[in-house]
Amino acid sequence: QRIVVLAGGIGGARFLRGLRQAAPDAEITVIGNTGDDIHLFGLKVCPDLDTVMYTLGGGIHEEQGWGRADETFTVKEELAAYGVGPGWFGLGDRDFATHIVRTQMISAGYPLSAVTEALCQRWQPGVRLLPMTDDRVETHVLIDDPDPTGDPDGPGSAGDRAGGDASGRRAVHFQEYWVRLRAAVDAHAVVPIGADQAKPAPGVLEALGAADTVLFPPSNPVVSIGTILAVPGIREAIADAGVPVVGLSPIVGGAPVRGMADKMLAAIGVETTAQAVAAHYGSGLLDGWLVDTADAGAVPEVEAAGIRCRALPLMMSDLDATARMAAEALSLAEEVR
Ligand code: GDP
Ligand code: FO1
Ligand code: CA
Repeated sequence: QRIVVLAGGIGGARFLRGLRQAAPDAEITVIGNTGDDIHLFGLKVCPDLDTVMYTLGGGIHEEQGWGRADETFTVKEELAAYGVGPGWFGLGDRDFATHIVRTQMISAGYPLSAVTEALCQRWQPGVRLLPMTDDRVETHVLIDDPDPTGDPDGPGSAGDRAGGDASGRRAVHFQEYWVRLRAAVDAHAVVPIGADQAKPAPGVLEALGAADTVLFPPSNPVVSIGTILAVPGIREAIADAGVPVVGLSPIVGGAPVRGMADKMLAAIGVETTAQAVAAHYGSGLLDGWLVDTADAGAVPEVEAAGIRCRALPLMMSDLDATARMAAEALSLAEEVR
């Protein structure tokens, strides 16, 4: 069968490893989030695409969940010796090669989708990995500006940092919010800049049109799946596909398993619970929803909202546990088909 998965980084990638084991004969297409992408040192970095590619290709740093195994940071140290930052973003030497190849191909005129396919020639992830779009999309997060008049000319002058003004708020790149600020300050809004003008990458709408099943892994509902759904045409193509759409909750016991989904959900006015995330997607999009056994009490509420719901262990502690989650998602898809 043909399965399409909308994926962020770590949550999406680990789930896909389980899905590959649970459905070895399935043709799996992954629509990857590119809103986390950032340009650094003249290079284009695509954290979520790379996390999926490295995880499924066996190159991931397993404990960390992102970046390469056996990584070294000589280039970063040498850049720092020149006073060239940002120092807060850890690009390793092996990882750098990926960004160099990607940027070189993009400069030569290849779209990101073609570049991703070329990179996957090496990693053989066992799935078809498509970026959600070839167009530039960057998620920014609106935070309180601790120092709104931090330049000597005051607010509104040329020296203002991007997004900073007299409102006392400032937009920062998602990576700056998460990696530099460790999501320690509240987010007032999350904006996928460029998404409204972006077109789905070649193959995305075709894959959704040919899908038998669509899965939402336990990825971030706002900055991973939410960003993919913000590309005009993708949400509509999922609804129009007329096939089961089943998701797995990234929220367990009222908190994200890891990451900053709680901060991102608060920014869009959604509670950090498994049932609130289901309601946020809504029965117009979602047919089935899996919650952790810790949230079994939420099952009736989700079902009352018109979404078939089951509770089971949802911790991706190892490959077998993850494969059981994937198998259960596929079996719920058959139930609602
Ligand atoms: P990111 O791009 O690296 O942040 O990864 P994703 O967006 O794909 O997934 C992030 C989400 O995965 C977070 O909200 C976590 O709560 C969730 N997550 C991570 N590990 C697990 C797990 O073992 N079980 C469940 N249910 N969710 C998980
Ligand atoms: N996450 C960190 O917490 N610190 C880092 O220095 C960092 C560097 C980095 C480099 C390449 C890459 O593909 C991912 C990287 N990540 C890093 C992970 C990334 O910031 C986020 O986990 C995801 O974008 C969140 O979705
Ligand atoms: Ca991400």
